[in-house]
Amino acid sequence: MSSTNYQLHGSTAVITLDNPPVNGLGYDLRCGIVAGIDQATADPAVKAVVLIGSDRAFSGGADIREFGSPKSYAEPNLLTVIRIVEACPKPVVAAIGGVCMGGGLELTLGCHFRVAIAGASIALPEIKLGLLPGAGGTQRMPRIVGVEAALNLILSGNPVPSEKFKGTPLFDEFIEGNGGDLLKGALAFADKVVAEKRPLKRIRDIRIDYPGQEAFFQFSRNMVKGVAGPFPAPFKCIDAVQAALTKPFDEGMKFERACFIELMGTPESRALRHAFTGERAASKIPDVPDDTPARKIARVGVIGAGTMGGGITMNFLNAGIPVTMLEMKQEALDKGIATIRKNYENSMKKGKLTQEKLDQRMGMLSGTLSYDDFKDADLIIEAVFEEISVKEAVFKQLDAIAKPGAILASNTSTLDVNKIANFTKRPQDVVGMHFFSPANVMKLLEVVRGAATAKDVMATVMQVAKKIKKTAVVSGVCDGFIGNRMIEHYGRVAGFLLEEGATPAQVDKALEKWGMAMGPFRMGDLAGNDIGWAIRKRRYVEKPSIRYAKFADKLCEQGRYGQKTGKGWYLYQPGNRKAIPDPEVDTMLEAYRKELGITPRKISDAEIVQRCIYALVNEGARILEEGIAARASDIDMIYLTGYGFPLHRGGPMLYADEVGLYNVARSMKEFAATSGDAFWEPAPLIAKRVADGKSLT
Ligand code: T1G
Repeated sequence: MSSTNYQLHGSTAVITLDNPPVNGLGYDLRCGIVAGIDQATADPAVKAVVLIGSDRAFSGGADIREFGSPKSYAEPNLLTVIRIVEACPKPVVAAIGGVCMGGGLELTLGCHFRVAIAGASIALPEIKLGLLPGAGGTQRMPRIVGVEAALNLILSGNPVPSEKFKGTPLFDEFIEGNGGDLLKGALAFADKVVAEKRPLKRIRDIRIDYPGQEAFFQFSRNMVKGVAGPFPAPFKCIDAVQAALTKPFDEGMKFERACFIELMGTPESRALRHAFTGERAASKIPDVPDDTPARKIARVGVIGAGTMGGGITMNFLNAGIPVTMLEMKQEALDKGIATIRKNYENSMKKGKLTQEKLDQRMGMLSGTLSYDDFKDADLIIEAVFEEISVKEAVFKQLDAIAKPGAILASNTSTLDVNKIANFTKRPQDVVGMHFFSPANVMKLLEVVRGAATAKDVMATVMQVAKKIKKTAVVSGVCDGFIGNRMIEHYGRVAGFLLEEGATPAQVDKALEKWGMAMGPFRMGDLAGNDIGWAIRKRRYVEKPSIRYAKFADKLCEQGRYGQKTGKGWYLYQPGNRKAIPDPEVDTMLEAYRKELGITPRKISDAEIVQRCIYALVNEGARILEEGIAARASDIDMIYLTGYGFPLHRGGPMLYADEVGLYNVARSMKEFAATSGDAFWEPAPLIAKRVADGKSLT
């Protein structure tokens, strides 16, 4: 059971927080702190108390694993713990090292004194969860570091090194001597406090004044208006900090509590908390223990120096891992390397990269025309043409030259990884690593696990993903894996909406207004409509039962591939990505509807959003019940980090829960009845969850 350790050092009681990995302030730990304070108070031999954490963390704040469970509110809740600490008749010193954030930092503000070592990370990150500091942070922080510094910390949510607060009233002492030994320094400080009979400092008693506060807070509200987007938390943070100035402490605390509870109940905060826990959950593979030893990845090989190969290469160079990049022709290789250098030079011009870093990264990049140069590579990723025969040739060559234990990865976006693995004699070393373009920018990495892929290969790839700062989500093998399999139906439904009367611009605008980064038709023009066309032609043969609107094919037959051909669903001026609605497309659409005998009807934005987003939900539920995805939040992480799904809606699966799965299922049945498309029958998983009164996430 996690809790605290209580130990006497002379006349000082040391209460060590002990709830790995980051001393999340869960119920047991909260009880342990109160018990320690009570024990210290009752013991006449104890003259002072030190609260300390581990090297890694004083505390990472409220225990996110308890979020939403009754335990997170159970008394003693964090407010009660802090009140008990603050009311302690003996001096309580917080010894701050490592991570000290959220409720952890608020706990230190309830202590009478605080000492810190360099390199500790101080933050009030609640805003990133759609919340505000709910254990007194909005009331105590302004009293101890001043209104502006407190508001900056609360609105940014970003960690600040403890050195920045050196010499401010936040820390009564900065432990540098004693070799930075925090406990020793804290004990020496506690002895000093006792010896000097220092009065106990309670931050709640500090009166703050801020002349012209009205204007300052109005300015702050205007500033956040431009960046808050759909999130209410920034405005509540400002209101709560302003209350620290305009209300007595206890009333300010009540106001903060009311704001916190209100934010906890918002869909936006639920979405952010879902994304936070979902990102961490995605890194866990149910049947691969966390301690599975990973293979060493010291050298990487990338096949293909085009857009994808170059972007993939940059991820590893940025993480300090040397890469050998292979192409078939010197000209293509030179172009690929030059493009990488250009990219880094642009970053340098923007002040995001130093010349030294640029040289260091380019120094880790070598080019080759020969597979033989991959013989020392620990991980080889191919990003060649999306054609199974090309993959076959590549993997047969890799099988012949790669060293035993090398991981062979395909960047395929839809092809069968099991088939690819079976081109080699080492299917256990083959895995899919599906990057999203631009590969050095997009956070998502779909890790496609073949039937034979070894567990340590999966553990290794997940570890590599973290090192190259990707959000890795494991997918099983199916056509399109998770993201593209779902987007296929989203695009299919969008095509039918055009047949029924909508225009490309109306569909795109409706979805972009709802929050999608880019509507399906603008996205098609960006990626290239010929890519979708090739996939549909394959599907017409492989899955003739799936119905598609044929208008997209007509567009492609006229070479309207999108930005790369100057026109697609929209028109594009040379060198300009701005999508201009094209009357020619509207005329083509009208003729096409006539051909089909369809009388166009007015379609509402709401129907456009429902049909496109519920298409993602229904296919996502099928992916879940087939075990292609391990959990609903994995599917949401894919859409949040790879497909421009709005963060404040938490992903298609969470969104379905927000709407109410019962309502979503009813709409699906209506679509099934009106369209006659079997796709719209609610997935069995949805039907079951609705019958059981359960949600998807
Ligand atoms: N509670 C419990 N576990 C936590 C945790 C937390 N607060 N934060 C992280 N973990 C786990 C995480 O799940 C992972 O577990 C491991 O720690 C390492 O995390 C009232 C209500 C602390 C800077 O928002 O920012 O306080 O997967 O991989 O890169 O006002 O985690 O290993 O089993 O991220 O070293 C406010 C969120 C809560 C902090 C560490 N606190 N966490 O980063 O490791 S709200 C936060 C982080 C609050 C009060 C309100 C980071 C980190 P596992 P990691 P890291």
